[in-house]
Amino acid sequence: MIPTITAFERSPDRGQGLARDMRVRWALEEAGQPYEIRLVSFGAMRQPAHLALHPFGQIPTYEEGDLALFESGAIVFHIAEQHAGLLPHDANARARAITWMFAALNTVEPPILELVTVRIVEGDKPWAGERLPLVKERIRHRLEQLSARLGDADWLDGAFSAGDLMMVHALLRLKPSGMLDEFPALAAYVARGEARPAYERAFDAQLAVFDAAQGRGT
Ligand SMILES: N[C@@H](CCC(=O)N[C@@H](CS)C(=O)NCC(=O)O)C(=O)O
Repeated sequence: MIPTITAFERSPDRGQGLARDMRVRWALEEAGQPYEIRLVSFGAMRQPAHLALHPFGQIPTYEEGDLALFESGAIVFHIAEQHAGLLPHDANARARAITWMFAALNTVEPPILELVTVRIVEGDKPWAGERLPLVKERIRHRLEQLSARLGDADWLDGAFSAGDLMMVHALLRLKPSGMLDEFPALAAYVARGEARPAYERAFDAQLAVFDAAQGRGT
């Protein structure tokens, strides 16, 4: 059964691939699985039909027969469990790869998201100027630790896994800030992720959606 995932009708990042449907597209491409996309507007995301799929009114969602999932981490994990290519067979290596998925989502991504909050959502607040350096320090601390663990390896634990997929995508959000370049090993790690053919296919597919919306003027 071909799954259907939801994505923004018009991505706020203008096709930079930062929206979380990108993770799901990437995972499906790594697994060599076809998928369909249902585009949703911000209005439609607040409607009961979408809220029945995603209680928080967000994207991505994943529908496959009777199964409906939300949360990019859970979706990527499901894909990785169903298909070869994203999680090692060895039980311990598999558990470690899953640990990296959680680390990406729970430990590395939260301070990175704070940067978006302080810059964009709270950018006009009187405290934003004081808060920004604190947030950046927290990010740097995490990046130092991550970089130390990665060392000169290509991937976090042996072969590329869903843990790397989630980590690379979480780190990508830092690219425009230039902070990633302070950590050359991590910048190279992200570049390796972006160079994967599966990443490129997923990126092109989400960019095509944005370009088409631009063309329509929607
Ligand atoms: N933890 C969720 C976060 C989902 C999320 O924040 N989605 C964003 C797009 S990347 C969204 O739908 N934003 C619109 C909104 O929250 O109204 C996941 O990983 O799937």
